[in-house]
Amino acid sequence: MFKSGFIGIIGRPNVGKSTLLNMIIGEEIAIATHKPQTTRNRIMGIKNREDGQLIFLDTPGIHKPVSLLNRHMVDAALNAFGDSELLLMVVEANAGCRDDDQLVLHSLRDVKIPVILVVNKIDLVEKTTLLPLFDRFSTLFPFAAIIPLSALSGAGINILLDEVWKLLPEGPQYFPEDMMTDRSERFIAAEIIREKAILLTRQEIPYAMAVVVDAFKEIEKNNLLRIQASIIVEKDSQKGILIGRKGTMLKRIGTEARLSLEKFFALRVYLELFVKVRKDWTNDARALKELGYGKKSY
Ligand SMILES: Nc1nc2c(ncn2[C@@H]2O[C@H](COP(=O)(O)OP(=O)(O)OP(=O)(O)O)[C@@H](O)[C@H]2O)c(=O)[nH]1
Ligand SMILES: [Mg+2]
Repeated sequence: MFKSGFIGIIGRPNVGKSTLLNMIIGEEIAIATHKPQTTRNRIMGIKNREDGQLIFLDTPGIHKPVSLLNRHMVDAALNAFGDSELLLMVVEANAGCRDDDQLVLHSLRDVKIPVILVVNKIDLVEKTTLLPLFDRFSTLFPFAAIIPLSALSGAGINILLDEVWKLLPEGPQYFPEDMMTDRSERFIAAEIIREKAILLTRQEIPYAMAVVVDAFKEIEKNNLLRIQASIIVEKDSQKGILIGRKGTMLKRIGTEARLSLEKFFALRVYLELFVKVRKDWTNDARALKELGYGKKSY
């Protein structure tokens, strides 16, 4: 029997949703960092197997929105519910049940499709701590299954995939076999640059940045990819920090991003980075839309 369907990966920020998507697909299509609120859009990852096509939707972490950007992120996550046949609610084995987990559970109150609880990061805890946690979450929602795993090491992933397959309906192959994601190479390039910038900056800067790819051109005869991109920030002071003294910070971001881009695209990359200010863009509906955080870009 061939089965297929859409599986929304949901949960509060930083629980490992994007890491899980990457481990399932076997490629780094979604950026993942130790800082919460890394993912800002919905990102599709397609897993083909002989008996099915599992189409996963990574989503931003559900949290209490402060800015318009936050609002977009939470909407993008909630919007994925309606397009899914099955949901994976990801929680952290080492964190118990947090307030934002409760927020996620609250958003599930009218959901009619099955929900699997994925207890991630089991590499960080003693096995004996798992059962009480399963019990706690079972009292809060009627999960179709509870799967402990480590998205980082891959332990338990195959058990999850079999369980997902079991719960999916019979269906066709929706996407061609060689398609891995719905996101463009430009999108992934911008995300890789944003990831490196997040990892190298502190405090509010990671949350104040957007990355736009201005030019993306493969020069085939040289095996070279030319990328021009801008990091957009909210304030002049943030621009100063991102550029750094004598440009050192921007140079570091550029070097790290180039190495990752070269690995992902398997090409030599020539990367040019700029920093621009767009005042208070995280609360400006028009700017958000232009930067890829509008309704159409959930
Ligand atoms: N030890 C351990 N760390 C993990 C595991 N899975 C994810 N992480 C780490 O948890 C952090 C958050 O991972 P992400 O995949 O970015 O989490 P997310 O849920 O997508 O976060 P948002 O996009 O911010 O909502 C990263 O530092 C990951 O390396 C795991 O199984 N074990
Ligand atoms: Mg993520």
